[in-house]
Amino acid sequence: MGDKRLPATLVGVELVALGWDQFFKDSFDTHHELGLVPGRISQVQMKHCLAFTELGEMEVRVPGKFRFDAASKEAYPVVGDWVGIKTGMEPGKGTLQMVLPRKSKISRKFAGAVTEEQVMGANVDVIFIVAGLDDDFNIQRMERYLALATESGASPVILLNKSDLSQDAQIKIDQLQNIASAVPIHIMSAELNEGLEVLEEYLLRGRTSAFLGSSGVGKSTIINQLLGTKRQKIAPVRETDSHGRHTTTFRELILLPGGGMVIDNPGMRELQLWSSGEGVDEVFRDIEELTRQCRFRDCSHESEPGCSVKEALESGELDRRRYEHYLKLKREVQFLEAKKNETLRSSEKARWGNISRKGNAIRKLKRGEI
Ligand SMILES: Nc1nc2c(ncn2[C@@H]2O[C@H](COP(=O)(O)OP(=O)(O)OP(=O)(O)O)[C@@H](O)[C@H]2O)c(=O)[nH]1
Ligand SMILES: [Mg+2]
Ligand SMILES: [Zn+2]
Repeated sequence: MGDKRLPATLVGVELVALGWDQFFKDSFDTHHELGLVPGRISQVQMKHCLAFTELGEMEVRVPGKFRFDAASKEAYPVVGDWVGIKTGMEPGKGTLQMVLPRKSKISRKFAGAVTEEQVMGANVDVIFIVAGLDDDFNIQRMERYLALATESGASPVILLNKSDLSQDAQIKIDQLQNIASAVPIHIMSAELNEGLEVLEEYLLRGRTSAFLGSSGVGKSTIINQLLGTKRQKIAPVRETDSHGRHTTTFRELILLPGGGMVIDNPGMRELQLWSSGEGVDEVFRDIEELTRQCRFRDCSHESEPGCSVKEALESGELDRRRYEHYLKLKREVQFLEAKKNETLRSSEKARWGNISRKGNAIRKLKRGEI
């Protein structure tokens, strides 16, 4: 499909190669009749987004209503979203009209005191959880990432990078297999371009993968190897503690030459779950099952007789570290739920306050008081 008004540099991409399928087509069809063009968001900036479309990459203005009227930030477009764009003003430019329902979304809680969801990416098929095999490996962090990935609707895959720096890779693989036996684990060295071939099976045409992980683990280095160019900026980690320097500063959907798309993400400083608890329950399913076997249904797993959890801890079948981290994440999710309800109640209260103020004003107006 071509558009004669567009400059030759704007080469369009077939929608199917961008992940378009029946799911999106169905929800778009009614709007398509209104003359909208479907596009996939590749970058989100302050006042506009970039989107891949059949007409080429477009600069899409985001009207104020998406910024201010949106009931929550969830309605604002994010990288990976399918959107409806009104075109025809200027070549290569358009205006956002609608965000299509998402097949999957990667969410976390905004850092800091606010109780708000931050959607980091949408319509992702595979989440590559990247960890460095150097000093910065942390099993608790992996459990947290796994809970987030499980909750997102995308399939998690663990990538252990920097194999060239590690003497004890097998110990870490064993640890990971204990916490996530069903999740594929791959070892690689992006620096030496070794072990990356396995990624091909995930990076198929039309499929989207997102790279998540702490700063400095090598997400952008892996992506550069896949692209065969130095497109993504990379920088060395601090020698003292192997922490990265937050080199990637914005999220971006990138098309790979062999088909498939990847999202490079900035390394996360803090990963707080935005969860209904399903992700945690799934990642710690073994513990959930144990709790169901306790003699008492409301067992606190502390002093009751016939407690399967206590027995498993005593026999060593259940690792105490893992159990304690499970409890911590459960508490975090419960706290979040309580906060969400509190926020909901106060916004309801504010709404009713407004309505009754309005009602009072109307009554006063009728009585001729104002
Ligand atoms: N030794 C070794 N170094 C690597 C490997 N992969 C990446 N690095 C180095 O690790 C540093 C950080 O890599 P990046 O790709 O910038 O890391 P990132 O995960 O994108 O980091 P942020 O963008 O900050 O989130 C760079 O100096 C890379 O050269 C590897 O397999 N082995
Ligand atoms: Mg990076
Ligand atoms: Zn118990």
